[in-house]
Amino acid sequence: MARRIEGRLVIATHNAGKLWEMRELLAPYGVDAVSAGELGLPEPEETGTTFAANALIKAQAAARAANLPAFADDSGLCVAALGGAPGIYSARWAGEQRDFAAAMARIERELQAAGARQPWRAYFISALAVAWPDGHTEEFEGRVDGDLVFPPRGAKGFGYDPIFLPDGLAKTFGEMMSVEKHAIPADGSRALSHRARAFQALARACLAP
Ligand code: ITT
Repeated sequence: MARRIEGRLVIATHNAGKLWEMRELLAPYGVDAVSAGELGLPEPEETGTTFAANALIKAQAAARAANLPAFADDSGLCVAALGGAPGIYSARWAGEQRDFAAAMARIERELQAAGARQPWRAYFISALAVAWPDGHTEEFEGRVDGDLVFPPRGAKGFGYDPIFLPDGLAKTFGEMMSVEKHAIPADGSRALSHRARAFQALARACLAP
């Protein structure tokens, strides 16, 4: 039996785009969510070698520091022809300045240098972790597959959204309203984005009435 999320919850991210999505995902459940930034929590070093390990590091650090349950996401874009890069280094490819135009240009450059044939397949992955101050944890994962398109399309979303065209759709994540990207369908069918898919599993286990 998974443990239920009750009372106040820290959203352990320092990424404004993610925070927005995580707040929107939690909103229907009436969770009293406060961000790591609002609490002035430090950003832990992401020393894990997997998405799940890094999500746990972030959730556990925030749960300990705030003495509250904490919810973290570790996510990234994995490009098949680049052996899964940037993967867990997705944020780091954008450098200290968080320059995602440069990170997207690097992906295109490396695909061309590798002589990779199109379509350029890729997936986004999101590992979600919830940690409680007593050490209990819950973990969930979601993924969405698609093609990469250049030049980048659309100015909505964040990070690598403008180059990611999810399978079966004509718009990149950068061209979608946030609700299209991560809405949780009321009829129980599968959500679109990696983060929303992971959240569906989390909600079923830890939030459902
Ligand atoms: P926190 O660790 O504070 O949560 P971060 O930006 O460092 O923020 P990650 O280490 O998980 O987060 O890095 C994931 C990067 O992958 C993130 O910075 C985005 O650029 C990219 N990414 C993840 N989900 C994405 C999405 O839905 N759309 C576009 N890019 C995404």
